[in-house]
Amino acid sequence: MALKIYGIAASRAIRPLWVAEEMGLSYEHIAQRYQGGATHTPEFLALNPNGHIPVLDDDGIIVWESMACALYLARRFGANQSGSIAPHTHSEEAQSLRWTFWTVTELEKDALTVLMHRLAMPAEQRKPELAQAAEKRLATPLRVLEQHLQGHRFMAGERFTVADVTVSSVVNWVRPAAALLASLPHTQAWLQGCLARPAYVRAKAL
Ligand SMILES: N[C@@H](CCC(=O)N[C@@H](CS)C(=O)NCC(=O)O)C(=O)O
Repeated sequence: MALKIYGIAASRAIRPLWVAEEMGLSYEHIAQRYQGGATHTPEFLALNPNGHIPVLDDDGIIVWESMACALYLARRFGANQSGSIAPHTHSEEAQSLRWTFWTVTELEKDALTVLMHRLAMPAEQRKPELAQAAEKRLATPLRVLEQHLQGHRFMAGERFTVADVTVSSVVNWVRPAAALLASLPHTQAWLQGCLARPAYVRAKAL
């Protein structure tokens, strides 16, 4: 099979896996784990010298960075297909890039802190004060998202696109901050809609 996606679904690899499922792509999923230094073997470092998942191999074209993987798949396989989740107009492309970069720069670090210190780490290692500080910082960019979703059903254009995957995959990490999300009703409803999509459910189960 020409297209390979490396990375377990319970990682940032969910982003390209979700896109591949949305687009009905034929691909080989290599459930590469990252725990315990698994991505720091010479073989894996030859694929991604950063030692991270996900990685894509599209017939020899290697892509790492999860957001780049997601955007690449949409453009590579959906650019000219009506009904695909790829941006179809310059405006959709611009909004999709804008929101994806915004997510990485304005949300991802603090959202990960919330996830780790509210849910993912063993209880005795969690530091609620770190989560609290991250939630306080997140309130500002999340208000920008809420404002957008007050007037639009989706992130780019008036249909579900790859931008909904990239943004919601990170907003999802904020779910343990229930009070913060509850204060953002449009964001909460949009997130629920994204996570209810059959392609997400399939990708998550991989
Ligand atoms: N900015 C990178 C971060 C990738 C990343 O940190 N992946 C984690 C799993 S979610 C990983 O591979 N960690 C293993 C390690 O760093 O050793 C991306 O978005 O792809």
